[in-house]
Amino acid sequence: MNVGIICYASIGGSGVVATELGKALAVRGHSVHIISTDVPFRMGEFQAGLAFHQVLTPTYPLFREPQYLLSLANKVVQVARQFDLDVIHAHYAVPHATAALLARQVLATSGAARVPKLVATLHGTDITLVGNDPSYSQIVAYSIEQSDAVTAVSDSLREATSRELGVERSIQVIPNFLDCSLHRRLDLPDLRRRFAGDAGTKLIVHVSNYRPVKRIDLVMEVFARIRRAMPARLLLVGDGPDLGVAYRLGRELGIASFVDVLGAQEEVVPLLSIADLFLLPSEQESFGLAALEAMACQVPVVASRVGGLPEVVEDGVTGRLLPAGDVEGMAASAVELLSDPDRHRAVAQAARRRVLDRFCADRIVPRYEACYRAVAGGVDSPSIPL
Ligand code: GMT
Repeated sequence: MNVGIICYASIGGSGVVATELGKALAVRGHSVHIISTDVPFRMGEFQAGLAFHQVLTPTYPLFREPQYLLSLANKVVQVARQFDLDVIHAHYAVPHATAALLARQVLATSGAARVPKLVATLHGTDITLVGNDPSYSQIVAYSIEQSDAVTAVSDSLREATSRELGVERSIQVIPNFLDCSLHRRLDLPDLRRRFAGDAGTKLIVHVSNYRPVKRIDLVMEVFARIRRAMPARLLLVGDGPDLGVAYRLGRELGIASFVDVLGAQEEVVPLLSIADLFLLPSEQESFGLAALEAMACQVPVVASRVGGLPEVVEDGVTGRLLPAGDVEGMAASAVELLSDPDRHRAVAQAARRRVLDRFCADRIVPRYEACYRAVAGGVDSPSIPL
């Protein structure tokens, strides 16, 4: 099939999933066209069957606001005409599904030979943090209702979409996935030594885009408590507006010298491969792709029991889930796990097994293909069980 994928290129789970899906679909013989403002950071090198189309939004002194919705819709029309797209897959309801609907309208009224079907995938921020804002909610709900098929990355997000936006249509849950052959623990003793120093020091990792929802303050508070109980160091991977909070709390809590701030990194697998524990105390997380990546590398996760995280992390089996904000509970769970090598090993192995059982590309990508085939054939998308 000819598939257009619209996604955000910036560092964030939705762009990663959209790009990995595009790459996997191209390997499976589809012709894939990624439409975004920049080359998505996980796109990698040239791959047959995969093309990138840049959305340029020119500025003009008269417009104080950038017209991204219009330039995106315009690009979708051009790509759909040029490459005879069967399906447009919009990752994010706002404004990607909306732009795709507008593009479809343009194609339909201009007598295009083919008007592509629209599949929208909801990732979370587009619903629980932005989409339900009264300034956007009517258009977000409309865009979801008017798409030919809608998927959500977790059951929790599917429910939140119906509840918070009053959307009544069916939404299929297709969880996020990884290339499990690439996301696996590597044996990197030298790298580990560089960050941990001696063998007795535990390495705690946090990877995110440092938005307020990630609660970096809690990452630091939990780490400070772990550090009081045992030798440990914290690796902070990624960048974003709240990274400054980490610096400030590092100083205030007296732990700055035990924290390595690595900034944005393209390659997270080597860093996860040297980690003993992954911390994700987010306030909200529709899925928690970063936790899944950690689990694939045999890193137990201590996280908050919010949103879709319980669908990823099995409490007591692949990590621990605590109420949001429970700093003491998260620290105690982390210390308990890190102090018991047998238990730690069992949880690390269970984490990898859970990823292999449920979240590898070869399990999930066919579900998107089935969804595309169903909408292209004009039938309701079949729900393929996990
Ligand atoms: O929160 C992020 O890291 C970015 C964000 C995004 O919109 O790209 O992530 C959302 O989508 C990811 C991929 O589906 C999910 O794994 C994240 O849980 C979700 N973030 C939130 O719900 C806060």
